[in-house]
Amino acid sequence: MSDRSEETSRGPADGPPARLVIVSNRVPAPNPRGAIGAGGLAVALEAALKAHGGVWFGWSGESRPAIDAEALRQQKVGPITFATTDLTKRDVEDYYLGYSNQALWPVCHYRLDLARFDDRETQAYFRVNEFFARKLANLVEPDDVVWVHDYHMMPLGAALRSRGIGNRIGFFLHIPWPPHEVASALPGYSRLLRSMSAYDLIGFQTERDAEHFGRCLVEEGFAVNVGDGWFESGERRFRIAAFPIGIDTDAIRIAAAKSVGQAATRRMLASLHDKRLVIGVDRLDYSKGLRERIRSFVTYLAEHPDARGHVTYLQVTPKSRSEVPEYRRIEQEVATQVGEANGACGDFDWTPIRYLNQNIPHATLTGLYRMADVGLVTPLRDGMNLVAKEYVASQDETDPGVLVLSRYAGAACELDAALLVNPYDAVGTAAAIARALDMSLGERRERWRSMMDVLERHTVNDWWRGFVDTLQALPGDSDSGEQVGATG
Ligand code: GDG
Repeated sequence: MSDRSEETSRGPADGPPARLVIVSNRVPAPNPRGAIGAGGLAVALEAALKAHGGVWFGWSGESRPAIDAEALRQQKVGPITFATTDLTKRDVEDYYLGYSNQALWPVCHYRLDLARFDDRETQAYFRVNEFFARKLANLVEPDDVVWVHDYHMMPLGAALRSRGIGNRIGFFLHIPWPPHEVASALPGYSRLLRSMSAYDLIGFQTERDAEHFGRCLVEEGFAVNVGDGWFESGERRFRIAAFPIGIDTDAIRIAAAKSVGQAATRRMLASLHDKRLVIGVDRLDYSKGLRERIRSFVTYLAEHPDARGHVTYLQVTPKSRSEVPEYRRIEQEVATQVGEANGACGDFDWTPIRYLNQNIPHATLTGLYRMADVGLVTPLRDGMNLVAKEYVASQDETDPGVLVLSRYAGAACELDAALLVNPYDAVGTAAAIARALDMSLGERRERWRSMMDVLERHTVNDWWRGFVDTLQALPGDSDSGEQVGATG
């Protein structure tokens, strides 16, 4: 695959930037007072739209029994027009909770054992993408650049093409893409893959994901790899490349330094009574490796009795997708595991694992990152993992903490100065926690500087600009490519 850094020239698209139309499954409620404050994806897309101006199109998050096929809610706040539609309850169940989160999400995270195969849900996924395309086609103007995000919306480009939309259309996948042997188990796999050649540019978090995807297309006979990230499918030519997502490094650094004096951070510090702090922050999701991580921490305590009473592990885990049975199950399992660990290892005056099953303000989070000696980021599989990057950006450069990072997070490709671990290996991860807590100041500073250089060189703004500039600079006009219609 080609390197994104060569691709940021504007080429033939020089001149006034085209209007940007960003499409994502969920569009946050417009907030006239400023930041959206939701998860990583929303914050990144908001950064792009604030700087560039444009439209943010997608689902409002609301559902009702029936929807007017033409209705679209539009609200302009500053440079951003929020354009949203509701969905029917049934579509939310089948398209969102069903195919997106119980087929695509587990398969893309290499969890075939958790994938649900339900033909009605597969059909709903393509049908809802057609529904979105119908509404979006009325909104798109001839010179707009359309940028579609994430696994809920993969066939949208093809659905737009079949409505005659010839604009530049790009797609970015925030989660991993597995090898063909795993991906090919997806229900509707051929139809999904074939629809992807409707895009002009397809972006992934890592070179590895981009390579897997390119090989899937070739193995299924849907495209020919003509080199340097270019693929051909019939008359169409499109590009596949890696665009690792970044964070707003400066904003996080400043927020973390500021939060040190704030009440929540001071309360936390006082409650620690000089104990060392290990932190984990993740949505409650089986891909994040929470059960394995708790096992690793318990192994660490078992192998280092001297650490008992002196190290506290804080796990912040907001609830997520609680309507999906597997998520309810892991919520119970993690709570039980934490209770058992505290019961078995704790003492009258020491709770080894503090567990918050709730959302806390992001500014508070940066303060907690900063006071933690170790950031424990050990997903079993993750597209990127922004928490790893936020932990590094929040550190005090004179006395930084150590990042213990799963080799299966996309972030490991860039943050190779972290202590990289196999999250399934409790003994190895426990050894990395011990090493992190014992590391000399000199080594901590060296490792932190090396990771911070990466985060300063490549921020969230570089990420979206890199993608949009590459998309705009692609040679030639797109055709309306009937051969890639999502219904094909
Ligand atoms: C997907 C991909 C990819 C977490 N707890 C709280 C809170 N957070 C924030 C974190 C971070 C974001 O949520 C989580 O981002 P991640 O990247 O770690 O994970 P996913 O949600 O799975 O994101 C992932 C990402 O998309 C972007 O492309 O990196 O691989 O799975 O920003 O700080 N924020 C607040 N309270 C919390 O309790 N306010």
